[in-house]
Amino acid sequence: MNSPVMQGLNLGTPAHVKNAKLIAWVADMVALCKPDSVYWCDGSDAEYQRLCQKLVDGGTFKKLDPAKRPNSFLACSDPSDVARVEDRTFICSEKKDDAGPTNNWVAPAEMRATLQPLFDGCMKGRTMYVVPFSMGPLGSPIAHIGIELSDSPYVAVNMKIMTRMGKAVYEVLGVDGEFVPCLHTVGAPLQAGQKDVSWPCNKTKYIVHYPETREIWSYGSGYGGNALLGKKCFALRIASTMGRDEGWLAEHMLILGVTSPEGKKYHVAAAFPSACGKTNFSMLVPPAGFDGWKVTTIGDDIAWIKPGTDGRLYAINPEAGYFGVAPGTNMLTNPNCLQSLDHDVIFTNVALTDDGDVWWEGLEQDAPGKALPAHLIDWQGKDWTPAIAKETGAKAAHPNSRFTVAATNNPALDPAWDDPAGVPIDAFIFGGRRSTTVPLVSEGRNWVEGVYMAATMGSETTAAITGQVGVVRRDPFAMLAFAGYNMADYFQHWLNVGKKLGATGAKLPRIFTTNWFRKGEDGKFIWPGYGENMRVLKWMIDRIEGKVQGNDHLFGVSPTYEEMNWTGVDFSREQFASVTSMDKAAWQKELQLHTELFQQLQHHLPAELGQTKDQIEKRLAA
Ligand code: SAT
Ligand code: MN
Repeated sequence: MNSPVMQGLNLGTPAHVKNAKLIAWVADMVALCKPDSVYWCDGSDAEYQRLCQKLVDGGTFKKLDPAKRPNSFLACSDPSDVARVEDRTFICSEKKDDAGPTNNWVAPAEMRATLQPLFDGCMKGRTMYVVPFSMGPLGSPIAHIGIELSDSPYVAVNMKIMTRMGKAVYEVLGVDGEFVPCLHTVGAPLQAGQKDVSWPCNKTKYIVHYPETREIWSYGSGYGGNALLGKKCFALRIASTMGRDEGWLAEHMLILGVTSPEGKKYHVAAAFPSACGKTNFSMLVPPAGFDGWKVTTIGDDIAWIKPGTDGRLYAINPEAGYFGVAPGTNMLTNPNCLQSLDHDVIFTNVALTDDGDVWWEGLEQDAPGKALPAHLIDWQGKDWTPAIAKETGAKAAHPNSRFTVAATNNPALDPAWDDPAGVPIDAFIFGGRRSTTVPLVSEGRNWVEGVYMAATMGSETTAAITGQVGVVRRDPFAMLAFAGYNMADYFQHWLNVGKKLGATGAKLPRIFTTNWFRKGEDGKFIWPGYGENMRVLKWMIDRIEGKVQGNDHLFGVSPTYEEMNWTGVDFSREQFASVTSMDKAAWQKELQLHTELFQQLQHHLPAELGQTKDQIEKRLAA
């Protein structure tokens, strides 16, 4: 056996690492990947600074002007490695049926045979970083530990921001604690003397999950959810299967707190597809007409939700930072976010200004007449000027360019964001991106109808995934790319959770669906969105409090014009009608698409969902 010791490589396992399974796994992976050295991350600030400096020296990072953007860096990726690769993402359960028709499936043995030669020697010439992290507050009963082995120092520093990363994890892990092994390589071994590139990656990519053994193997990409394995791979795909087995939910949801002027606090968890404004909604600033209302952020992307002993659902944010979309972020769309980005940020694929700061499309739109910068270096290292942009349409920042920043930078951070007990959820929101058909907001009349709404959600695709942008696809629960098991079983799991909680007599969270993205005939968004979404949030709270009746229609209950607070905004009855209207012909087509989805998922589809569709069809025909 080609053991690390036989290769003459000392693993250098620190004395505080006592977990036998971990030590053996690292030894095995070192033998397989053959890195030049192994580095055990301790998560300290000094280490973070050292690794950032190493990234600067290697050309991956550019240090930004320390006066304008203290302790911040810009990384620009290879142009071929800019987003999640869904067609290269695999759920390798023993049975194909357990992955279901919406996931790419390969039998585990076959996938292991494919990956073995790819991983063999994949870290040659590089350092393997051992990155210990906790998803959720360290030591909390709802948290879970992962260990990522990666040959990317970019991954190590991002994981420091995005998770609770460091030495303390080993104390929680002890000698025999459980962890999710996450192996990651950029897939670019270096021959002796070969000079590295600033963003190593490989054309061949595999993002592989083995749900039964709770393992993640990622090959060939250094970007976002492909490489920061605590995020979509662990906290959604692996965790959703844990949740199915253990009776809880791992969801693609932001979590926010909303406090009324009287001091009453509500908690909302909201699912939107990637790059549809989850970060903005989670940091919402209430507009004019909402004096005394306050919105606070618990999380911006992922929620782990568990039933409490009181029959309510409690949510935690398993992450510790935000990996958010930069373009479009400005003082009008998301002032809290922009302020979060003042210092200690890693930017990826935004543009560099001539004075050592960053820029992205939309940053100029917070003040009327604010000029575009005269010159920039775009995310691909090319000159950019407004004239070039006008002529070629070239974007200075990639549409999926991102910032990585600690939650603690957020001025709107909820005091309970780190509470191991989580926050009790009053309402779920499921929001698609649809230019037509789906109303601004609608409430399910009961849990099953709410689950139906979430299950049949459609959305126009965004730049967060590679492939065509703007195509409508069904994205159930905004989990199409993230459910680690059969989608129809996932629907059943949601129905089961509702049934079980309902039986305790506790009040179930209300379920709403929203669509901020209806467009007018001029092709422009009708609803102003951003902070104005508070108006919809307030109507939801009024529903919870039983203060408004709404308007019953074929797809749930929507507000009347009078039930909404319009103070401080000019939004006419006609405009409201155009974002809430239900077009009969459009809905006939929409229901055909629901039918297609249900046919695809037919094998395990819960009967309740088919029955709910029948009722909607009846209402439509009436
Ligand atoms: O998966 S990423 O973390 O790269 C971003 C997203 O799709 O939400
Ligand atoms: Mn996301």
